[in-house]
Amino acid sequence: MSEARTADLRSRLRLMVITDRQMAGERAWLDIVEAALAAGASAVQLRDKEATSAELLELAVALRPCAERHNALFLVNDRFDVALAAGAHGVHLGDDDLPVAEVRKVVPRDFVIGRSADKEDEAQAAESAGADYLGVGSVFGTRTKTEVIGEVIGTEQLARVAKSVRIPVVGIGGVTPENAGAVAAAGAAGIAVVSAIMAAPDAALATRSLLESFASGIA
Ligand code: TZP
Ligand code: MG
Repeated sequence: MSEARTADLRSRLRLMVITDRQMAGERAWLDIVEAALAAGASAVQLRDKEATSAELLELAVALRPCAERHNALFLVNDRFDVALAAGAHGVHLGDDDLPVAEVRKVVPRDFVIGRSADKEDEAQAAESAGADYLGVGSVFGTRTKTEVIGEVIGTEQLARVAKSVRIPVVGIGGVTPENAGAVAAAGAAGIAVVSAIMAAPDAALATRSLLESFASGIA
């Protein structure tokens, strides 16, 4: 990836809102995302573990104009095929998904690939395989992703992972306006949140608070 594109990606990873339709409850999930992007969130990741392929594509197609209106980076969790079909910018892959190197072989050159990693060796392997950024966590305790409860890595491990690679790192898991500054101080390019925005009574206010806190932690 060129220097210019890396710099652009870094800034667009500052605050990623990850969708959760269940958490949105009665409130329309797309309205919450719209409010967050309008308030300054720089990226949105469509994440829906319950949706069928057809439903996920429908959700992605619905989300795309909203992401475009706000010039936000638009990613789809798990499914690069759905991301491509919906015209998203990229995909976020984890341990259960297709390997980064295999996806890299079949997507356009500028397609963004994110990879979850919480250890230095995993992070370096993902970078070598062609990942553009890493999602690292769970930095703090979270109730959103049940399988990660108990696997809290803390800001010191986040800092070690961030130092071990050249690609940008995003801190995820339990990030709130209270602790986002510590994620920035650990060297992350940004934060990714589910509940801090999707479950907030005021998504725009939550977004501004997260951004302010993150900015206060930048060295
Ligand atoms: N991956 C690691 S932690 C997590 C994901 C998807 C959940 C983050 O949710 P929250 O509500 O921001 O803690
Ligand atoms: Mg996944």
